[in-house]
Amino acid sequence: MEQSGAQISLKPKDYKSALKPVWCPGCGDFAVLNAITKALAFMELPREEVALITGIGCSSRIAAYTSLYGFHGLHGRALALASGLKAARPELTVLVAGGDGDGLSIGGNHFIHACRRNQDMTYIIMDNEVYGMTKGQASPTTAPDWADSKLTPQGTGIRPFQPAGLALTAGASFIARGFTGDPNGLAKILVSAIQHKGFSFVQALSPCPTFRPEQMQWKHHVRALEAETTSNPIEAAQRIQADGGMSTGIIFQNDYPVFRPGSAIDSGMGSIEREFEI
Ligand SMILES: Cc1ncc(C[n+]2csc(CCOP(=O)(O)OP(=O)(O)O)c2C)c(N)n1
Ligand code: SF4
Repeated sequence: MEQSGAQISLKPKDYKSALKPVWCPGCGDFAVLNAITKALAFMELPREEVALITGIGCSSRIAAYTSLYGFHGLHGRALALASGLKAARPELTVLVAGGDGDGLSIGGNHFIHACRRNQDMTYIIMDNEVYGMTKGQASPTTAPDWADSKLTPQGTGIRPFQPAGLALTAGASFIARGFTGDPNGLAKILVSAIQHKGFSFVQALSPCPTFRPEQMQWKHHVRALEAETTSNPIEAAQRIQADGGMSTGIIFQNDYPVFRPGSAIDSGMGSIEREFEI
């Protein structure tokens, strides 16, 4: 039988499952899987002490491709599941991942409240500005004039969300952007995100070559953030507004109070639970 993960040094491949990803060739999500496994191996985190919770979508399949405990849950509900898990098992390292549709459309309400609740977990949105799994509809990060979907032949005409800006105003205490064309850079960001105490949001620019083939050009547009990480939300907001959404690095980090159940108020849940004990 295999030894406990705490006793042995694990390599990135040890954090992968035996399942072969069904992602299309060239999908950015492969690089996110590699970055997560590299980050965990670098941090020498035992597999049984990490959980990966996902929603539904191509990107959300990632839970099954790791050897971590995980939950491939309901569309848009990954953060709700993860919040419950972290409340019940605060000692676990909780990772949450999914697409821009999963996290910003159907899961948008959970996203903003997870940011402001500031539980200690890391949330990765694999942003391809499209619903990949359901064959290419516009998402909340799609440009208003993208007209390649039959559902929106003239574009949506709707201004997209800026995920980093949304996370900032909602109260996230760590905000970063990475790119799948630079998996080592993304892995480094993930190490910092996991080490950060509080809600860490990482937007991973992850091209969908099948429905957004033009995203294969992102590699020519992505560049490193020019400024150092700031703890000042006003400065961070200005940078996010000015950078065009293509700069990578840790944008914002602050030590906002971390939510722990029971840390703020006595909810009285303990006595209610005892009433139901058999
Ligand atoms: C409640 C519910 N509504 C709609 C769907 C259909 N659905 C599955 S995945 C998806 C969107 C996936 O897009 P995204 O989250 O951006 O991930 P990607 O596939 O691009 O990685 C939708 C609308 C669903 N499974 N469940
Ligand atoms: S449809 Fe797009 S997001 Fe889905 S696996 Fe294929 S390339 Fe990746």
